[in-house]
Amino acid sequence: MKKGFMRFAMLLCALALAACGKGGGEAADGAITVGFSQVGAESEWRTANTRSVKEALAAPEFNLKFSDAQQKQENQIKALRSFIAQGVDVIAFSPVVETGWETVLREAKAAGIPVVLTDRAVDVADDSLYVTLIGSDFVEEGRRAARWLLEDSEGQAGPIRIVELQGTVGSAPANDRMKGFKEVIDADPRFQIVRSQSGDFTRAKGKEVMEAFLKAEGRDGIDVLFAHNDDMAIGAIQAIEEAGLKPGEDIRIVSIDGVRGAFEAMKAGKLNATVECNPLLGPQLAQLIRDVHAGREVPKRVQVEEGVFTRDQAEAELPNRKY
Ligand code: GZL
Repeated sequence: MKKGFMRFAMLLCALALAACGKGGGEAADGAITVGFSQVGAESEWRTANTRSVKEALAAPEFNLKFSDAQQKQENQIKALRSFIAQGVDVIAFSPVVETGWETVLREAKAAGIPVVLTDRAVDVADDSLYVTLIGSDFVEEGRRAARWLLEDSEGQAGPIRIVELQGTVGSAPANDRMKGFKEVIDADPRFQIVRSQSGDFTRAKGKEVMEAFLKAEGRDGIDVLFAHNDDMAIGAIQAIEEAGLKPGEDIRIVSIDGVRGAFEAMKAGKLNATVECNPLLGPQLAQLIRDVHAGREVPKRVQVEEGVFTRDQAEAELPNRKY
């Protein structure tokens, strides 16, 4: 009898401790409980973004409940519903795709829980369903990739045949980077996008789709690769080399994110340019959560500053990279 009681008491203690589980040290009394749903761990960018968010929300003033959705919307919706059921103070998440959020966001609103979007946007008719979005301007990132290509193609005759590795289908970065890139290159008839397909932001899929592009277009059928992120570009570089071609020379490559792997590829001459997309949003996100929780006014859209880096800058810039 006594043993059974002891076991039950230990179970209760373990459950109590687990309920305080957070992404860091111990939460202070009166801490802001934050439910954070992350897209997944699909790329170097995402890993750096998760590290930045967890570090910023490890402060004792926060009690972080972190969930990884493995790039599935249904997992994010489940996580948001769990946060609502737990009565968290604030929900923050990076929506894996733009659509399909109205119902669960209305449930959060009905529960009086403010929602902060980070990194990616949602496509909802009623923008009162979220308080603010902090993230990059993906349309501008697409424009910057195309402007680099125009500059780098100065004096070259057409046709300049481009293959495009798109990000996750339906995601804001994929939709907007494609839009911005096309907006700029469509003004110059030399450029033609001959193939465009999703590599889901991963190295493995990027390599697989690039192999298919090379097979379909032939060794001499592709002049440029535009990849929506560096991980897919790095996967494609492997495919290009395995086809006996020189990435960065036979096929010029421009991608987006500016992760360390991209700088290493540029230093090796295999990638021509990367458009920076800053994942280090943690400190700004923490401040937004403090302000939202305190009922202070916050801007509906918070941008992050970022640049463009080319092959010749890679060696000097590498030591400065923070992700
Ligand atoms: C962009 C982010 C994208 C990155 C990818 O802010 O949502 O998702 O470009 C990541 O590397 O997978």
